[in-house]
Amino acid sequence: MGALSGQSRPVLWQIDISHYSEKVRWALDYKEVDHVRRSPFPGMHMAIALTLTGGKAKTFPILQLDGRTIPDSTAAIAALEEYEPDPALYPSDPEERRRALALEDYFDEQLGPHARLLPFHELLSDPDLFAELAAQSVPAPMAKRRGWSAVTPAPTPACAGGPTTPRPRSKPAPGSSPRWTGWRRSC
Ligand SMILES: N[C@@H](CCC(=O)N[C@@H](CS)C(=O)NCC(=O)O)C(=O)O
Repeated sequence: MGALSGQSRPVLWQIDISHYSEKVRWALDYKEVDHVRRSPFPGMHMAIALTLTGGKAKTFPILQLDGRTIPDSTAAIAALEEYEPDPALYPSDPEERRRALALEDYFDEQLGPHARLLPFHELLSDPDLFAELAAQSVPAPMAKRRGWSAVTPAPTPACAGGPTTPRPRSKPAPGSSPRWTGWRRSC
């Protein structure tokens, strides 16, 4: 039974809009593993990740499976492959398998953070659309509150893989673009 979950079924602690979470959702669905998905309130995921893993990880997704708590999408999929080998996700040929895992690593580490940053970069110049999308990530009563995203730490910078600065509160002047002053490699 997973810590904090009270569940005997596998539990996926996830962020709805995260492609790392989507990767594990795909694997669970492909293998038809009955499971529970938990999407904590945006901004809470780091504290929950640290609690679930005893301080070892601060990112989502985290998969709780067979009494184990597994942070990192790649490790989660490796564990799922053992837990439910059929249908297999990994090629059986050792060379093809090595190549598949290298590609997984490449897309996770090289392409993924940039692909994640692009939509957030675009959203920064459209605060209304940003607020509309962000409202989908909060409980319904909060989503009805107009402008909640202006006063709530946005879930997105932690997920965007890019900015360490807060997002702008207002639309940038025409011709200007938001300034990114740092990069979060861990995100
Ligand atoms: N290598 C990790 C990356 C996961 C990741 O970066 N998750 C983001 C959300 S999309 C996160 O939790 N970021 C919080 C942080 O870096 O502190 C994986 O494959 O699971």
